[in-house]
Amino acid sequence: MSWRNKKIYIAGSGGMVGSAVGKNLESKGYNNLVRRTSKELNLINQAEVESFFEREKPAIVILSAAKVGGILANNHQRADFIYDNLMIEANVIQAAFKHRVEKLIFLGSSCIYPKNAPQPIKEEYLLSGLLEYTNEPYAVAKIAGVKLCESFYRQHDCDFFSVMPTNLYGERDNFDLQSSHVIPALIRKFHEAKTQQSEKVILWGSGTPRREFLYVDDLADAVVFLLENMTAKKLYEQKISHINIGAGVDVEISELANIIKEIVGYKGKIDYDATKPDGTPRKLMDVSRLNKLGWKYTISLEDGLRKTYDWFLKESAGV
Ligand code: GFB
Repeated sequence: MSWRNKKIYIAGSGGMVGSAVGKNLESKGYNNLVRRTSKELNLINQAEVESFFEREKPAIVILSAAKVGGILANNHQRADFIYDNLMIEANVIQAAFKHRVEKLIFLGSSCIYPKNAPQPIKEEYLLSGLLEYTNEPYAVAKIAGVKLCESFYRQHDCDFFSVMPTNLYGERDNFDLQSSHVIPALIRKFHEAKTQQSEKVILWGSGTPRREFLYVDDLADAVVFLLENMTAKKLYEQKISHINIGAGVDVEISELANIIKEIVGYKGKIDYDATKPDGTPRKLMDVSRLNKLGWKYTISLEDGLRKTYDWFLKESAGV
C-alpha cells in the first residue's frame, strides 16, 4: 500500500489546526483520512478511544486534539487545561501503541519551554527551567505528551514523536474575547470598535511582550513535511524529543496591535489594561533544525492577518 493510501486519523480534525492539517494532506493526495467530531468521539473517555482504535485501526495518527486558549483562559481554567489535555494524550497515545499505529505525531506548544529560556529557544531547552505561571497546568500536560511519545519510542520502539508549534492563528480560530489568543481578540476588538465608532480599544497587559506567530496553513504544511521526512529514531538520536515549527521572527504586542489596527481600518486610540497579565516576556523559537531539513514558512504575518480578517468578516456575515 502506498504511503498516501494509508489510513490517517486526525485527532482534533474539527479545530483550527486539525482542519488545516486535513486540508493540506488532501491537497497532497492523501485519500484515506479519518475524522471525528468531539461529539462523535470523546477523547477524554478511555473506553471510547479504545473502541474507536479497535474498529478503525488507523496506520498514522496526527494528535492535534487539545484544550487550548489564550492567556486568561489558561490562567483561570487551570484544572480543565491540565486534566483534559493529560487524558486526551494518554488515551490516544496508549491506544495507538496497543493497535500498532505505525507513526504518530503529537503537537506540543512553544509555551511549554521555560519562562526565561534563552532566545531564540532551541529544542534542547525543554525542562531546563521554571514554567510561566499563567499556563503552567497546560504546559505540564503538554510536556507529559512529549514524554509519552519519547517513552513509547524508548521502551517499545514506536515511531511516535512531537512537534512544537509557535503561537498559531488563522481561519477557524476562536474569536471569543475571554478565551481567545491575542490575534483573534485584537481583530474582533478593532473591528467592533470601528463599527461602533468607539474612541479607544483596550488591550491587555503592557503591550511589551514579544510573540512569534505562524499562520495555521504553514503549520499544517510543516506537519505533513515532517510526517514524510522525520522519524522518531532520527529525532531521538539527536538527543531531542521534538522539533520546533515557527517563523523564526517575532513582534512586540504593541506593534502587532498597530498592524491589525491598520488592516481593519480603525482610527481611534489604543489603551492598555495593566491589571491583565503579560505572560512570558518573549518566546521566539530557534527553527534552524527545521530550516536545514528544507522547510520554511511562506505566509507573512501581514498576509496571514489579512486572510484571518477576511475569514472573520465572512463568518460574522454568516456567508
Ligand atoms: O495570545 P495570548 O493570549 O497568549 O496573549 P500567550 C499574548 C499576549 O498578548 C499577552 C497580550 O501578553 C497578552 O497580555 N494581549 C493584549 C492580549 N491584549 C490581549 C487580548 O485582548 N487578548 C489576549 N488573549 N491577549 C498562551 C498560553 O500564552 O499562548 C497558552 O497561555 C498557549 O498556553 C498559547 O500556549 C500559544 O502567548 O501569552
